[in-house]
Amino acid sequence: MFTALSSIVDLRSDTVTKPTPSMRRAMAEAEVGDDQFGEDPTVNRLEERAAAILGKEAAVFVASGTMGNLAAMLAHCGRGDEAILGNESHIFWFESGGAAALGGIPFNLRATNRWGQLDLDDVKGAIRASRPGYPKTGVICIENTHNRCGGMPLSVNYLRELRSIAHASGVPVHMDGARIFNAAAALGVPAAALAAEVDSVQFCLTKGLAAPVGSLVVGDRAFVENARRQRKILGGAMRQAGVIAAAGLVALEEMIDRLPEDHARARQLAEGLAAIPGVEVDLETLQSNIVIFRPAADMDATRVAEAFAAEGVRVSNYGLRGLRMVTHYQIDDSAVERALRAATAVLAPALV
Ligand code: TLP
Repeated sequence: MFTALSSIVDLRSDTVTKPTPSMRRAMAEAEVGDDQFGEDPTVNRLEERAAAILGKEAAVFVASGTMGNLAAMLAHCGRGDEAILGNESHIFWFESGGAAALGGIPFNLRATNRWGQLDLDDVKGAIRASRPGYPKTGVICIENTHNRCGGMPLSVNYLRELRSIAHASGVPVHMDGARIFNAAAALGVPAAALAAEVDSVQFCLTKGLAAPVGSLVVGDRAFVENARRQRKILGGAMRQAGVIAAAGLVALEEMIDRLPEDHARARQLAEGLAAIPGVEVDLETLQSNIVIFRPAADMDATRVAEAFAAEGVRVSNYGLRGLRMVTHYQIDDSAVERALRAATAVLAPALV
């Protein structure tokens, strides 16, 4: 059956969000200059604003979350230094092994629990000091919220304990905070309280905040200057980038406070899915805008995603973890209703 594009409920990701009308206006009117001379006033304002919101000294605007994580890892590590990170992390799964490919940074992968955490004793044991035969631990990376763990936020207390273990060995902590504002909203704390417990953060303007392009890497001044240099090495230094930074400023101004709406709709979706016989959803780890669910054991995830698409609802296939739905500002109450109707038709056809 043909489904008109505009009527499709797109739950594949919050990355599918389109810029809001006020973002488009700000982009059209943006004051710009050559950012590689430090002369783009809009980029400068975005970087200052990002640093202020996260309570850090400085920030650098990068093209994507992937570039932000990579620039940060390159800034923290020398060639041959290893990164401790979770076996379910985005950096490991979805960033093309960039840190290893371009930075000579091997991954020391550790198990991730259901809550998106690395075990603290395990991390402590995994940190390696410089000794000729060992790669030296250059950075510990964590993810907040944790994408593949159903958008679980990592708490201030957990981050504080991790930091004290890392810093006792002189190792910095980098947070892939692509969705740090979702984490802050879910935990009811300012994003700066989460950022305070780590040395650097990458956060995305393009997820729940709905801007069309860009991420920021924040940290202390010396670190950010180094990350800026890594951005240049990666070919990511820009010129009149104020045109896109303008949308980012609107995103920080107008889109953070509405994230709890996405969380409430994700819960509605999750509870609706959990009520369908045979469907598994971890309602305890569901605290933000990501819903991961498993269909009945005899259903193939690829077929399930196709069947949803035939009903006009797009979902992501997350392989062994199941399927994923992500709420965002283009998902309203009627979209949730449609998604749940489709879910019943696809996952429990006998009930329709
Ligand atoms: N995640 C995307 C896909 O790549 C899976 C999504 O749809 O969720 N860190 C985290 C935790 C992310 O979820 C993502 C994007 C990134 C980094 C990378 O951001 P971009 O796509 O801007 O490079």
